[in-house]
Amino acid sequence: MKLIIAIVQDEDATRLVGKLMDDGFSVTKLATTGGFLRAGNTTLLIGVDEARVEDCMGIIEKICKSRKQMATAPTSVAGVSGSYSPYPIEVMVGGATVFVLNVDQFRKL
Ligand code: 2BA
Repeated sequence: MKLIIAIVQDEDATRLVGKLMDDGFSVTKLATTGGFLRAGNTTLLIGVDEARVEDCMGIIEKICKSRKQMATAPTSVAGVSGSYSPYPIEVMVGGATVFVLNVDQFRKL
């Protein structure tokens, strides 16, 4: 079994979860925050049999779109991090950032 961790944009999350569920995947949806933009995104945990990993990836790829986003980037001023540049920058966010992990054990207790 594999665990797919997919970080996606909030705008794509509802449609993606719906499609995954329709296709028989089990999904857990977490509200998360990106470290760079410090804006909300959505992380999905999807436990799948190895044979279905590519099906799942195909659905994620089809639904999750890349978008340009304007953001005030965090800067480091005089060695102090956590402040923000006054100038907005354009970054390309998503489709999806996906990790695929091996699962040692899967139990429902
Ligand atoms: P954020 O960390 O908020 O990053 C949002 C977008 O900002 C990134 O989109 C990227 O285009 C840009 N970006 C990030 N760090 C940057 C930097 N140091 N300099 C310039 N631009 C930067 P994505 O790469 O599509 O990432 C979307 C979200 O996926 C990230 O939100 C983060 O929550 C997650 N993510 C991406 N790579 C990750 C990783 N290696 N480990 C854990 N989470 C990751």
